[in-house]
Amino acid sequence: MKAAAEEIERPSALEGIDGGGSVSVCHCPDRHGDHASFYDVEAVRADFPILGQTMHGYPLAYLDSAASAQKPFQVIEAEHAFYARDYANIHRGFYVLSQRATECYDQARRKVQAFLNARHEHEIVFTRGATDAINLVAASFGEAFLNEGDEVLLTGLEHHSNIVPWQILREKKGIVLKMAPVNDAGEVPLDEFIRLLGPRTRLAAFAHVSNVLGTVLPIAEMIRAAHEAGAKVLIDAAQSVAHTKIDVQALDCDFLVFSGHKLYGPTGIGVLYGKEELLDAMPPYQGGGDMIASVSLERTTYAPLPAKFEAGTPPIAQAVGLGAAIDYVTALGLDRIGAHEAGLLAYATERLSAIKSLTIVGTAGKKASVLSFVMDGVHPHDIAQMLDSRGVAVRAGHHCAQPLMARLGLPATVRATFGLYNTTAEVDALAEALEEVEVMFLQ
Ligand code: C6P
Repeated sequence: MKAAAEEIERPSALEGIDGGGSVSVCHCPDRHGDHASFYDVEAVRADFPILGQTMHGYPLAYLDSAASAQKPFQVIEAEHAFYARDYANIHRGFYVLSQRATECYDQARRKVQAFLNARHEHEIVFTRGATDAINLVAASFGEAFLNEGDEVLLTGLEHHSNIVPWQILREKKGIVLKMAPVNDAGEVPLDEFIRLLGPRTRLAAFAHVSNVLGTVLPIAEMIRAAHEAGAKVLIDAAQSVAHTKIDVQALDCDFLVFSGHKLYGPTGIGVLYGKEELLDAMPPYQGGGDMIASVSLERTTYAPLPAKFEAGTPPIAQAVGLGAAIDYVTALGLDRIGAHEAGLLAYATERLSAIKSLTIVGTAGKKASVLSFVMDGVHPHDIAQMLDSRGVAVRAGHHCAQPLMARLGLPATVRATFGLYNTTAEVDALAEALEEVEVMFLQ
């Protein structure tokens, strides 16, 4: 405990940021390579207590932020302080602590609203995560608006979280699922997507960024096309929200989901954004406390938005942590974060391309900071284990996107992903460990 307390007392990289949220920008090369850093990455790393460790005697290179991002002490401290000072259940008490906790929870919602530029605070529903949010839409929107023969259009690169809820609904309601194809580069060609939109398409649901390949989908054009066909649109922003600014009003999407833990926030909390008129028209997803106006054995009436969709005691402290995470990335600036990560991706692509037995999987024209690859004759799991022995943490497997892996003809890939705290030194550690793998397995 003492160590943790000491960690959270360290000065923040974000100190010195003025009230407008700007940060002193450093255009010098970072310490380890020729990649121009868009902020002082070493100072940012000092905010993440977990990153200072060694693994197997090597400095930890955490390259798995797409699975879950690490947490700055500002997030850890926000939750800690909330539990230590302001915690109680919300919407319950006439006493000070419950009122304070309620205000903290409501403030977190307002932060999400501003972060996504949602028109109304009550268009933000807190969920357990992106998966929970998609399940909510499938169950509730599906119940109200989808009937036998209605079509839901997905893409071939979706995460299982944006496939299986729709299959469960298909079992119940006899809807039809379609998947827009993926080309060899890992892109979803817009014309193929548009070709699959038809008079029965009620909803198009697709990722902003592929968790396997990093492909950035042309979501603005896809939303426009889907709307022209009369369909509603759900955006799975699980892999984009930490890397690029999202404006739900400019995009005009009907639903958008993300998880807190990929945005440097806590686990156990996610967000469903939904347009007011749709959320209003949808039935509750779950029943319980806090989502009702009145209950009798004969009849229950429901609370207004967003409470209608937040049955039971919600993730209160996690909402506070998510609010702190939003403050953190906003202060650093999503533009600068995106630019920093783009530099790392370009550098990593160059370094890994030089390894003869290695093939990069996913060569889309527009990519976020995800680098998937395979190596001749070595199973991805073995590569990941070997990397771990050098302190490099990556994910290997099907990445919960089996239809995409089938399309690529691969059972698995190794995946390195870069977050706001990664450095070119860590890319070097990855490349050097892979060169060792090549020597060890292929000679
Ligand atoms: N992808 C990955 O390593 P949850 O588990 O609910 O926080 O997020 C689900 C999810 C939904 N959509 C996309 C595009 C995702 O990438 C994920 C989670 C992690 O790729 C864990 S499988």
